[in-house]
Amino acid sequence: MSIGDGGNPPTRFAGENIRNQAQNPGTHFGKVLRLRDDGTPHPDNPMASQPGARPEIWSLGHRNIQGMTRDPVSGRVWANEHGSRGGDELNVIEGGRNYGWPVVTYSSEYWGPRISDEASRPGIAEPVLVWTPSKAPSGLTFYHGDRFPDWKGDLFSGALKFQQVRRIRLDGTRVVGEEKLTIGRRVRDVRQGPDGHLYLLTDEDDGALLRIVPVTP
Ligand SMILES: [Ca+2]
Repeated sequence: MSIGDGGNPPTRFAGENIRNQAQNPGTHFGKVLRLRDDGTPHPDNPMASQPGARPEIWSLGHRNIQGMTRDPVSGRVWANEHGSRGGDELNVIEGGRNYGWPVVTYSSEYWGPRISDEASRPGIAEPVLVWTPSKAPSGLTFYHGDRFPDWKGDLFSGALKFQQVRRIRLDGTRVVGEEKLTIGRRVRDVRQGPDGHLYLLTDEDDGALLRIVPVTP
């Protein structure tokens, strides 16, 4: 599971901008956690025996993950997260890694200035994909159904802005193509149904559940 960084300036925690907590292993802010099904931390977690660190932490340096999914074929866990202004990210989540927020980021403050002078740094996980301007990523899923043979193995990322779903074609952990599927509404979540169709949830007005079907049956 993921937990956000706690908010934007001027929100403070322990005497500083709360977003800095994403780099503090002593709190859950801005982290991915790995738990067992009884809610306890997995004993093999990377910081389980580190004094002062929360044993639940799997990875750190995240701003606001809105979609996370596991590729049923490779077993890799992928997540997309909101930057502030620009710098939304798609990442492969690996245990013990630091994903940078807020010290290494492509993002800017909503009022303009860069959040950090550093967009990348050795030892900090580089995003697989950066969205600037922000598309406000939401739900995330792999498609492995039979209804859309061309989409097999592709990653689908919802967007709250631009009223789209992005179809992301991958070669391993490398992005080799991105297609914008225009939906015309804010997309909150995207999933593959047991029938092999793609399903979307929108979040305007009363919200709607949309089923995406092939043009040719
Ligand atoms: Ca990052």
